[in-house]
This record gives sequence, structure tokens and C-alpha cells, in this order.
Amino acid sequence: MITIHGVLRSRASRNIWLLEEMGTPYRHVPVIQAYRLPDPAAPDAPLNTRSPAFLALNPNGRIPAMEEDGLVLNESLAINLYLAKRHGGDLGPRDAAEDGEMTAWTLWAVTEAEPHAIQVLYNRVGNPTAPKDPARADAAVAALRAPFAVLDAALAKDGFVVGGRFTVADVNLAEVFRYAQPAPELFEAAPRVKDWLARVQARPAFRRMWALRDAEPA
Ligand SMILES: N[C@@H](CCC(=O)N[C@@H](CS)C(=O)NCC(=O)O)C(=O)O
Repeated sequence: MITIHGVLRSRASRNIWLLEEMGTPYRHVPVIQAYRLPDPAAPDAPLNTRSPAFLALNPNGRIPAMEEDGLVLNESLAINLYLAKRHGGDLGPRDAAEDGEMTAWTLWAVTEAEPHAIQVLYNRVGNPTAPKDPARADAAVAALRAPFAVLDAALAKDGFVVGGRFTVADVNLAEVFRYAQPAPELFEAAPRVKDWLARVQARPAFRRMWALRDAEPA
């Protein structure tokens, strides 16, 4: 049985979306971020990212973590690549070339886009640990213009990034580009990215994940 540790109001959403796409049974343990608790070390505190039981799974103290058959994996996007290859059929790669492309898009998302996209989210919507900084949001938007143009061009051929079909690469990219949604100007300048994100977020599996996320305490 696959277990995902981490509340859905975290990068664990990526894994739950993919698992809902695959229809694979899984167990969900809602480990919460320590910074969201008044006293994470209190005896009655819920399981959190500083709990010894969780640190044994991920010594970085970050959610998500995944367990399956004795394997423990950290890093949300690596977890998705593993799950897609092991259980995902055509959501995963059909051959080594597609494997390379899916890995490349995933690493591109996490290096070129995520550091800026998260700043858009934090500084236009809210940051759990610091006040909003509009100048920082604007700088992040400026830095995202080039990655948006690259993805927009890649989507021109058939509307997906790998293999002409919806894959784990789209899940991994979409979950990073979602953080930039509070900057609509980026999407207006990249209409294929706008259309693609709307299409993938309209998928029943994404909607199911989002409903589960909305059901969690804010
Ligand atoms: N690169 C990691 C980042 C994980 C991460 O930063 N998780 C956040 C929640 S989205 C977290 O656990 N924060 C808890 C904390 O900092 O105490 C991944 O993608 O899994």
C-alpha cells in the first residue's frame, strides 16, 4: 500500500492529484507543517514536520514523504516520477527517451520556475512566515516571463509537453505553475500556458484532489 504523509495544503497535493489520476489505492496521513502550529512540541500537538516519528521518514522535516513496500521517498516531484513509472501506465514514460523528457521538464520546473512562482504566491496571496512584499512579487513575475515563454512554445505542437498526451510531466509542471496564478499578466502573455493549465485543472482527478484540500482546515 502506498502512503502519502502530508496535508494537502502543501506539495503533497501533487502526489494526491497523480494518485487520483492513476486510480491506485493509497493511504493519506495528514502530517501538518510545524510552522502552522502554536506549539509543535506540545504533548497534544498533531503529527507535524518536527515530530520525531515524521523526522524518521524525512530528516529534512518537510512534507510530503511517501512509503511503499519499505521504500521511503522524499521530494514531491521525484515521488511523482516514481509513482508514474511504477503504477501510472501511459501517465509515465513509454521508453527511455520519454523518461528523459519527463525528468528534464520536472527538473526545469523546480529550478527555473518554482523559486519565483512561490514568491508570487507568498507575496501576492500570503506567506505563512513573513509579510507580503509587493516588490518581491513583481521581481518574481519578471523572472517568470522567460520560463512562461519557453513553456508556451513547447505547448504549441500538441498541447502537452511529452508524447502528445497528458503525463506526469504535466502534473509536475502544473503544480509549480499553479503558484503563479495570482499573476494573471503572466498567463495573458502566454495563452497556451493559460489554456493548458485550465485544461489540466479541469480534470476530474485534479478536482477531487482540490475538494479534499478544501475540506482541510485553512
Ligand atoms: N522540495 C521539497 C519541498 C518540500 C517543502 O518545502 N514542503 C513544505 C510544505 S509545501 C514543508 O514541509 N514545510 C514545513 C516546514 O518548513 O516546517 C518537495 O518538493 O517535496
